[in-house]
Amino acid sequence: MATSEKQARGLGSARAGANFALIKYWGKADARLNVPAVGSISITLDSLHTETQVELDDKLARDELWLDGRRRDEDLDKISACLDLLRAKAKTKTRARITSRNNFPTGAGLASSASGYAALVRAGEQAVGLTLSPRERSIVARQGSGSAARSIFGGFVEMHAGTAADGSDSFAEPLLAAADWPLEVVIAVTAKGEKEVGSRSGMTRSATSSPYYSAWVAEQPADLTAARAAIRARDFAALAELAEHNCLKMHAAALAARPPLVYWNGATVDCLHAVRRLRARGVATFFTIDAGPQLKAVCAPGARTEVEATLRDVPGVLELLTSALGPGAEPT
Ligand code: 2P0
Repeated sequence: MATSEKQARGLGSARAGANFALIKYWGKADARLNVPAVGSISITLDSLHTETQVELDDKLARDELWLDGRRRDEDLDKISACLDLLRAKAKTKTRARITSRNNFPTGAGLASSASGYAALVRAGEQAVGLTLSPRERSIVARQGSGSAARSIFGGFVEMHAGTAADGSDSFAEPLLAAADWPLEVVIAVTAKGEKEVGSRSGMTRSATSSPYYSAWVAEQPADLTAARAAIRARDFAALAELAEHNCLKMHAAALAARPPLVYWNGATVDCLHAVRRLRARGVATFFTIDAGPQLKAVCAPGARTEVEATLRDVPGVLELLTSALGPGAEPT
């Protein structure tokens, strides 16, 4: 069906790629508007994505969410709040049936909320008959989930924390297209199932109880400046050193929270050492780890096969996922 015809019937559908940060988002400046305390820089993935349909229905008293074939009433409040932002702009109150599928495990530190809310905003926008600018999409997606603001765009993306009280300058924008530096990623899945402490409560706990949290926030502008320069120069060695440092600094702040946030298992740490050994012998790869036990190895063009062969043999690695860098959220 053509986009305009879909829109006329209150239908929207979109696909968005997952992303993960090389310079991390960890902590909020404003919980209500979901404004991050720090900027971040990420890469959007091609082969891990969410596909979402939004269908307005006058007969519904409340929104209805189906995720991976299952009713998810527990997630509905956040999803409805995000759709409400679009409904307010479109001056409609009609409720919607939302059907969403991830082609990768949900809630295990693989950024399903990023691709999920980016796809929701893109599909929802179409369903309510709006045409937003990319920046407006990013601002709405941020209010669903901070990392989702980045999945609106493809390739290398920077999220600005912003300073405005209303969050109007807290949005992501593209830094470099995927084709301009075609890195690849290998994700070592070391545990399946949803993580014990979600990012949102992990961030709050870090901010309120970790003695390292203020140092983490204070250092972020320097890491962002250096990473921006490394990406623009396509300097893999510089980006590798910086991304590992930034990741470990985020985890140091989380580890020092009370109670502690230990997102790693033994296999995560073994993969981290394996990636460092590979780089020491000249293979262009580096690791990053988010709020979960999976290790993400970023690979320069040509390095992926060797990284895969090494990580496959690490005991405790259940599965490898691979991806190129991909596009931003698009209607389907
Ligand atoms: C990131 N993470 O930059 C960081 C690094 C996890 C570790 O963004 O509360 O799901 O919805 O804004 O975006 C995960 O946090 O948090 C995340 P909310 P989100 O990718």
